[in-house]
Amino acid sequence: MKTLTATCALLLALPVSAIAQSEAPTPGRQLAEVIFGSIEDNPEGAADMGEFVKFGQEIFVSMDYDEDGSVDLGEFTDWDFGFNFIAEDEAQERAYETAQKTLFAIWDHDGNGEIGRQEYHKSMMWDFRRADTDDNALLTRDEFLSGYVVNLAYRAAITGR
Ligand SMILES: [Ca+2]
Ligand SMILES: [Ca+2]
Ligand SMILES: [Ca+2]
Ligand SMILES: [Ca+2]
Repeated sequence: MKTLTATCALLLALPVSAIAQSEAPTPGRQLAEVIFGSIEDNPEGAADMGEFVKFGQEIFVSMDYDEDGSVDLGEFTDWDFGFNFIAEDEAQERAYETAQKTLFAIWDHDGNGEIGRQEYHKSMMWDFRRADTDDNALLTRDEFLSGYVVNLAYRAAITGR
């Protein structure tokens, strides 16, 4: 299982109790906050499109295991932010797997079974704009948590709601 190293390190740095014992925020939300921290290191700051796309490109490179410039479903589902561990804890692996496949299908615009660089780049821009609800070209932590499609899809799947 490959995981973005920086995110993984950040996640491991969190005390287990903070993930396991808190009632609200949920583990999924906490993970999403850690992910936002890897895009924007200023806790009061917001991510612009450049920061967001750079974050996405790093993930793309780390997902593309055979380095052929596109991500197939196997590469896509092997890679994980850490939502998979939460899904296991919550016994929602099946729902999580479905969410991964759904997201893959959304990003694979031409439906050829691979997410190419262009498709991915376009998706990152669309997903940014969709999450940027006040349309100011900046993604705040709140906008990211409540509007970024990856957070929405995976958190809904792992909580079963
Ligand atoms: Ca920023
Ligand atoms: Ca590949
Ligand atoms: Ca494609
Ligand atoms: Ca905004």
